[in-house]
Amino acid sequence: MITVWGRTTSSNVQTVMWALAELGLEHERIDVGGPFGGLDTPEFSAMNPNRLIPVLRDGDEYLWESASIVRYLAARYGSERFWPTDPLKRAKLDQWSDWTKTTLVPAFLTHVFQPMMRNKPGERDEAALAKGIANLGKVMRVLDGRLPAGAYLGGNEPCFADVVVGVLLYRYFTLEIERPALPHLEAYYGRLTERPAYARHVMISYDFMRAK
Ligand SMILES: N[C@@H](CCC(=O)N[C@@H](CS)C(=O)NCC(=O)O)C(=O)O
Repeated sequence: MITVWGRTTSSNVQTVMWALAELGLEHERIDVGGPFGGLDTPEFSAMNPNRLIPVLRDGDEYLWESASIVRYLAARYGSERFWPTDPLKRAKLDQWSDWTKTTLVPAFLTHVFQPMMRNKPGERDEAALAKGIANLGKVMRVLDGRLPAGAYLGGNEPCFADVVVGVLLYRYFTLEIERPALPHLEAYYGRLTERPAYARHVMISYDFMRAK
């Protein structure tokens, strides 16, 4: 049995939950993190020394880092379409997974989403935010420009990279910011929202994060 530790409102936990659902893997999930606490214990630290969620246990082994977990699940349980065996094909998808963690996460979560959640309108550093939003537009244009004609990053069916990239799009397209015209990305996001697994595990309100 696979066990996941992490609250459903964490985007990194959502990444793992969506992957499990796409792969049809039985699992249980334990609420920790955020209001549930539980990360600051020796037991949790033994599972993830960073004291962050998600953590996944498969058999006797523990894993952390959401994208690494998705790659593990894909390699172990995924079909050829979810985890291509050809090294070049896989690397071309994996670059989007790395790009998400190294480029998109800082551009979106660090410089736009989190400052907007942490500070009420009127109490934000508007200049820094405007700079962040402008940069984010450029980053999203890179993805928009490279989305293939097929429905998903690797073709007609979603693969591991769609999960890592796509999880952030719900917050991106529902946040009250100006977005450039991104026709391919909008269509791609639209397709994701039609997937029951995406609707269930990713399209979860983040209103609780807003400064009161
Ligand atoms: N790079 C890590 C980041 C993990 C992370 O930052 N997790 C956040 C939630 S999204 C966390 O544990 N925050 C503390 C908490 O929820 O209490 C990953 O992708 O798994």
